[in-house]
Amino acid sequence: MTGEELGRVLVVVPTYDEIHNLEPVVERLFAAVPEAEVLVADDASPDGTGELADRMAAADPRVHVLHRAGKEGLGAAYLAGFAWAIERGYGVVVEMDADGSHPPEALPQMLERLRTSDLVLGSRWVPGGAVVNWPRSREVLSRGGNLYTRLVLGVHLRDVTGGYRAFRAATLRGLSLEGVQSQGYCFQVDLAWRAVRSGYRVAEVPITFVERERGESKMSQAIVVEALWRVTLWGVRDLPRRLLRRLQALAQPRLRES
Ligand SMILES: Nc1nc2c(ncn2[C@@H]2O[C@H](COP(=O)(O)OP(=O)(O)OP(=O)(O)O)[C@@H](O)[C@H]2O)c(=O)[nH]1
Ligand SMILES: [Mg+2]
Repeated sequence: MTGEELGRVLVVVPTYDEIHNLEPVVERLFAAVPEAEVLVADDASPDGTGELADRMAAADPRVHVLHRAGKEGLGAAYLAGFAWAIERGYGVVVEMDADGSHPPEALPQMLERLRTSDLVLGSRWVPGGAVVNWPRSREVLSRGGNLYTRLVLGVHLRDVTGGYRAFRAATLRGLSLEGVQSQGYCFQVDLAWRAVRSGYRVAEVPITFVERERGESKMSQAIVVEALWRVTLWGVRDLPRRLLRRLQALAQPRLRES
């Protein structure tokens, strides 16, 4: 095999009331990548998802559970999962929703791509990517949000809001995650943007995202509003740095000529 060795793979699956979704998604994951391990990061789901995860862990040593005290949001659950993975020496950490939206069957291709990059995004908005079962309004929101983020932050990625990703553990260690406060979509933008700014190689692999069939969505207006104001704030703060880079790029050919 070519490329760099990756080490053990941990898939972090944050859950809040996913009792009907968790088992099928984990089964699909092990069918796709049998050597992977799973960490279910459950925020004391009232529907018993945490207890289900415990039973799955008792039956299969590849399954681990992180019980958290209460609902603190996706970002906090992921940060706790990342710390758990880093402490235990995993080489790769994957973000994957429990609701089946993120096809585990795409993971082998994402891991292959990670051999020559530092972060791989499962992307709906590159050629070959797709979304199934979304109303037009969700598609417009996602495409619009990504376009806005690209313009405001100057990031050349098509899907920075998506939540299906594979990180090298070394990338996570290099991102100074203590400073991350954002949640929801914004959490995903925050991490991708940190990775780009830190000079990591960020690649996109097309995925077919399938909207959840069962369980309740935790997507809310507050999540969209948070993403909008944070991205705008980051973009404004970063403007001097980007302008400087532009000026340097403009000056460069002239310097070479002289
Ligand atoms: N631990 C934890 N997991 C959460 C929390 N909120 C959402 N999740 C999980 O994060 C994943 C994504 O949440 P979803 O509700 O599917 O959000 P979404 O994908 O943006 O929205 P939909 O398109 O409606 O599915 C799922 O696995 C949820 O169970 C939370 O507060 N804590
Ligand atoms: Mg979902």
